[in-house]
Amino acid sequence: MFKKLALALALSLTQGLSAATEKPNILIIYADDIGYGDLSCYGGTGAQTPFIDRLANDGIRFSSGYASAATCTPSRYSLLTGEYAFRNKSAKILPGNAPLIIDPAKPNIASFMKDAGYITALVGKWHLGLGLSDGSFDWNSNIKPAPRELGFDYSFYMAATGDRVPSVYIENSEVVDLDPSDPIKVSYAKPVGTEPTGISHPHLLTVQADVQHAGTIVNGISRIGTMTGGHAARFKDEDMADTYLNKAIDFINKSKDQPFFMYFAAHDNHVPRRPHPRFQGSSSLGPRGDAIVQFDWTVGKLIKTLKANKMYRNTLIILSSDNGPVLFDGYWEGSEARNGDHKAAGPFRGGKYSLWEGGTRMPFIVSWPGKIQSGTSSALISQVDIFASIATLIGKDLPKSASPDGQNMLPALMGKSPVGRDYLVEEALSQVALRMGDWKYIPPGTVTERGGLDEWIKTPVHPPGMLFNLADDPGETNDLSKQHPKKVKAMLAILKKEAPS
Ligand code: NG6
Ligand code: CA
Repeated sequence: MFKKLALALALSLTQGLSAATEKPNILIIYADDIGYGDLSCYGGTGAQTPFIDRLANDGIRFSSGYASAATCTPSRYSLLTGEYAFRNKSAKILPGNAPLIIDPAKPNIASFMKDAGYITALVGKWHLGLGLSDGSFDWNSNIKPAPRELGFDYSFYMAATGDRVPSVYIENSEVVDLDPSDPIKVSYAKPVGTEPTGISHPHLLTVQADVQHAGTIVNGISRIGTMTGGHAARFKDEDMADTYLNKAIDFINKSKDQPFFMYFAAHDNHVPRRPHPRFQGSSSLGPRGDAIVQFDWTVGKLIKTLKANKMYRNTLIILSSDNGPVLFDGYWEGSEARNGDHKAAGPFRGGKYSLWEGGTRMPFIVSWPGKIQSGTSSALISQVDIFASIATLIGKDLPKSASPDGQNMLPALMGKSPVGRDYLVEEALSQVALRMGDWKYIPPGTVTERGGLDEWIKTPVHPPGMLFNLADDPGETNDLSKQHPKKVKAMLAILKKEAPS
C-alpha cells in the first residue's frame, strides 16, 4: 500500500515536472540603447548592475549576440517576427503616429506562443506602429490593430519612444486615463494646437533639446512631434520604470495556472533620461548611468517576483538590448561630460545608428536555472533567432511563413553547443554588413556614427569594401580587404544573396 502510494506520488511528480519544464515561462527583457559595455558583467565601469550580473552568473553570457539592427524599430521587428527588418521597407525608426508594420495575418512570436497555450503580454515600449494606414486611426477610440491583434493577451505600452508624442500609456486598445472631453491629436508634420513647444517656450524646459526634439513640452521636456489634449493621460517620465514594472509584476502574479510569455521592453536608457529621483547619483555617469542602474533594479524586481512565485527555476529569461549605446541623442543631459573612461560599447567601434560593431553587438544573457548550466559562450547568435529557437524549445512546429530568417539556435542558447550561426547580416540605417566567423565585411558606402554633442561622423567605404578580423581587431581599425580579396568576394556574394538591394 505504502509502496503503491509512493510510486504514484513519484510518478505524478515526474509527470508534473516534465509538463512544467516542457513549457517554461518565457520572459524577454529588452533594454533600450544599452550597449555591450554598459553592464558591469560585460566590463562596464560607470554603473554597477548587480542584479543582471547575478542573472548572467546563473545563466549564459554571450559575447557574439546581436540585435538585427542598430536602431529600435527594425530590431524589434526582427525579434518579434523572425524576419530581417531590411526586408520590410517600413521597418525604420517610426514616428508616434505610424501605422502598424507587423502584419496581423502572419504569425509572430506572440501569436505563436498564444496558439501554443501560453498567456502572452507586452509591457513597455512598442514602436512598431498602431492602426491602419487608411487615415481611420484615432487615439480616442478603440486602437486597432495593435499588440492585441498580434497575439498579446495583455498589453501596456507607449506607442513609440519616450521622446516622441503622444506621451501617454495605452492599455490593450485604449489610452490610459483619457478624458473624452480632452481628446488627443498628434502630428509630426504641421504642428497641432497651441501648446508650448521647445521653440515657443524654451524657458519652460528642464533640459535643452535639439531642434528635432523641440515639439510639445510634456513634463518639462520638449518632444519630437506635437500633441494636444490627453492632459490627464500624460505620463511622468520619472515614474515610467515603476509603472511598467508594476504592470509586469501583476501579470506574473496572475499567470500561475498557465505558462506565460512576456515581452518586457524597458524605456531605459533611451532619452529623455529621467530615472526616478531615488536613482539620482547612483552611477558616475549622470542620468544615463542612473537609468542603467534603474534598469538593473527593475530586472532584480522581476526576478524577485518570479522567485516569490516559485517560477524562477522554470522561467527562460533572455535579456538583451535593441541597439548600441548613444551618449547625446537630442537632449543636453550631460552624458558626454560625465562619461569618463566608461566604454559603453565595450571594445567595439561606434554605437547606436552605426554599422560598426557597437551598433548591433549586444549584451545577451540567457538564464533558466532549472535547465541551463552557467557559463559564457562565443556562439554567433541573433535576436532574429529567438522565435525559431523558442518554437523548438516548446516542441511546436513553426507555420510555413513564420520566421523566414530565424534559425533554431536552441543548443547554443542553452549552452549545449558552442556553435551558433555561420553568418549573420547586420543592419544600420538601411545599410548592411556581414559577420561570418571572426570576419566582418562592410560593402562600399558610408558608415555613420554619432560623434560628440549633436555631431555625426561619416566614414566613406571605398570599393571593394572593408574587411576586419574581429578576433584580433574588435575595434575595426585595420582594413584587411586588400590582403584577402577572395574572402571579400565570397562575403560580398553572401551579402548580396541575403540582402539584395
Ligand atoms: C531619432 C531621434 C533620437 C531617437 C531615435 C530613435 C532625432 C534627431 N533623433 O530620430 O533622439 O529618438 O530616433 O531611437 O530626431 S530608437 O532607439 O527608438 O531607435
Ligand atoms: Ca533603441
